[in-house]
Amino acid sequence: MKLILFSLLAIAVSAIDIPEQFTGEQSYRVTGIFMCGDTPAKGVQVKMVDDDFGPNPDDEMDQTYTDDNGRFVLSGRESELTTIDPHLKVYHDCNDGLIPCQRRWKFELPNKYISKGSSPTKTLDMGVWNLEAKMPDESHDCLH
Ligand SMILES: [Ca+2]
Ligand SMILES: [Ca+2]
Repeated sequence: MKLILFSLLAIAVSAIDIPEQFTGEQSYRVTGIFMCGDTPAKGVQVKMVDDDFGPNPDDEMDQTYTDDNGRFVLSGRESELTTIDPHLKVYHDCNDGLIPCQRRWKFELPNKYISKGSSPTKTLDMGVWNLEAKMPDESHDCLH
């Protein structure tokens, strides 16, 4: 009976898709396009960060501004003892009227695009996003 239970447990554990874990130097590349309605959102500040636990400030991995077509490419690296927690932050004024500071969007980026080592071998293509949409957890941010 014990043996059967153990075998069942072993099967159950192996069925769980355990994501690859990383240590040391890791890198990430992400690209995408932001629009404001039907106009490319150019000059929008985007940042890729490693979201650290606790009171640690996020580690910036790369930052840039969208080009004339609203397109951005971020590529960066970070060294951690455990798997990094990549996030994308976007600071924009789409449909923000006279409200001071910028609307902040934040995306959690999937771990499956993390590359081992200092140069990314994969790229997450986020596709096209219309910044007119309202994110449930968006905030206004003045210091970024
Ligand atoms: Ca970090
Ligand atoms: Ca504003």
